[in-house]
Amino acid sequence: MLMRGGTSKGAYFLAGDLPADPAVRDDLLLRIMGSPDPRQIDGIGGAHPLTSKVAVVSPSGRPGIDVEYLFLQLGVDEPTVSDRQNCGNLLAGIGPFAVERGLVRAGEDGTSVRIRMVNSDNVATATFATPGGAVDYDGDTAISGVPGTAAPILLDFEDTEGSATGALLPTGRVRDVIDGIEVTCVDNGMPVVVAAASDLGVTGYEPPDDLAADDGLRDRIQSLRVQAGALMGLGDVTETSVPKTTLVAPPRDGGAICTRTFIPLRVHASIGVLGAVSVAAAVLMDGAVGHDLTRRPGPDAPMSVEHPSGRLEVRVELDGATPRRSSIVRTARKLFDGTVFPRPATRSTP
Ligand code: NQM
Repeated sequence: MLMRGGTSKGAYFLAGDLPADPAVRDDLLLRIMGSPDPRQIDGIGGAHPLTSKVAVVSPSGRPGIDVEYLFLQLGVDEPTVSDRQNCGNLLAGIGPFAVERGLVRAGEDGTSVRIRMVNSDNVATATFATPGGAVDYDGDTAISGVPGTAAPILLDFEDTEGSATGALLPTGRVRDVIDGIEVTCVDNGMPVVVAAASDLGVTGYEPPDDLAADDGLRDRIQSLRVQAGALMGLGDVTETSVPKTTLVAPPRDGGAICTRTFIPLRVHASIGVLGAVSVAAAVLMDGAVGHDLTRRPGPDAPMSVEHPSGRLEVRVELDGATPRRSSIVRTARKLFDGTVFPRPATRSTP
């Protein structure tokens, strides 16, 4: 099933419909998406990392969990398949997909699905409308980066700190200096390197295309994230999709902080869900890069994260300085359900 999940789009599969061997599965998925090819012309990928995504879903045998969700990020012009990051946007489609495929029985009005995010071994609860026991995708909720409105899907995250690295501050410090630039390395669901846009010679308000055209900036971001990755215990991240880098600037549209995010080098059209949850947790911390740039109407107000196509509101519940729960509202839509015909596997020439 092809679905829009939040501001991303991906192919959703039942795990049982895919090869069990990860190498065989990944080869099939690359051919389905049309990678490697900058246009993904021979597959169903959308020629951008945000539309070259796969969700693999299976029933869960764990107590209190309904379904298991494995996220796979496929490269566009590289033949890569990575399970090293989560995707909170595709997550928005998991509950509806589980109902559509009969993995979860819908309630008469609404349904809550407990989802284990296999990539990070975290649990999220998705709550959405199911009038008469069927998913209703229509509604009045608008999210920045998606035209029109759809039914709201509430996503609640638990214990996301250290999702990929084991610690909220994986370097053990609230600030590090890399290449002479102060950064905060954070992992509250997504490993992210937070830096002040002004320290990289940009305002942080540029449109994504302007940032994407700046080769010098791209090289500096790569140097920052590669060194940060090693400090965060992620090893050599030269070719991997995490950590992301978020440049922060003072808000200018009524939000709490303004962001421009690199995933890991392409510029995000908005910001990832768990990326935003991580950045929000970072800038709430005393001493973190961005803390002094943050404007928040009150301690209980949601963290409104400005990004290139609008704002994303994140609620972060703190236990002291440690985030315990976060929640966010997304929408999702079933776009297409059917049979995909992958490009044939290339036969090795004798
Ligand atoms: O941070 C893009 C997206 C994402 C990931 C990325 C995401 C998240 O917008 O939870 O959703 O950071 O590569 O889908």
